[in-house]
Amino acid sequence: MKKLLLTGFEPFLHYPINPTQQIVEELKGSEVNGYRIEGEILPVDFNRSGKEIKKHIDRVRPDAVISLGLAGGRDKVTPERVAVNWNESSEKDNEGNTPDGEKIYSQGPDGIFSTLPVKEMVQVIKKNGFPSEISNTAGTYLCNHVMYQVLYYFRQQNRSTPSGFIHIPASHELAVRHGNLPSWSLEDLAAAVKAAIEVVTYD
Ligand code: PCA
Repeated sequence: MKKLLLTGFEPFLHYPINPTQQIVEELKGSEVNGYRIEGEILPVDFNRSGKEIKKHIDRVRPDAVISLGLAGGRDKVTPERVAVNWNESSEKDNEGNTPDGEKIYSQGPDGIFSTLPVKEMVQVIKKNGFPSEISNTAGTYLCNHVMYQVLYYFRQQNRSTPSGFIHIPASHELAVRHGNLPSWSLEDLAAAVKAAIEVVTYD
């Protein structure tokens, strides 16, 4: 059976839980659109997250890769269009790193487009009744970092494996603990992610 590597992140900053972790735990091992879902949780660490996801890719040999990240404050599920070759954050990762503005790979292209069908994903998520739109920036924190690492890894190997990133809003549980975030139920977040996977095609 085809395999889809679905990744989430551990909690970070002022978010005591990360709904991406809960969604990945829930979907892991299930079958969606003919893919067996291989779930993994990544560290919020500029030094380790890229190495870890590449290790998972080498082990799983997935037919598609979708990474999920929390975008606290967003109210829609947002497939990301492009990853940029840049690390910059005044907020710490979980190891205290605050990159001041540097390329991820000195020889890498400035940006790499998602190889997931982002338009179709938005359409099908909306068709399922959920708010969705394409996002044109994943920021310059960990989510963009991981998206770039994966896209560049496949590009270097001339592999066309569909891969990219989806940012999701907070869950209700997170919103209540945080105090000031728009939120969805975990069930709806997971349903929107599953809907997006339905349009990731393979030969
Ligand atoms: N969201 C962060 C990093 C981890 C996560 O879930 C981001 O948007 O960069």
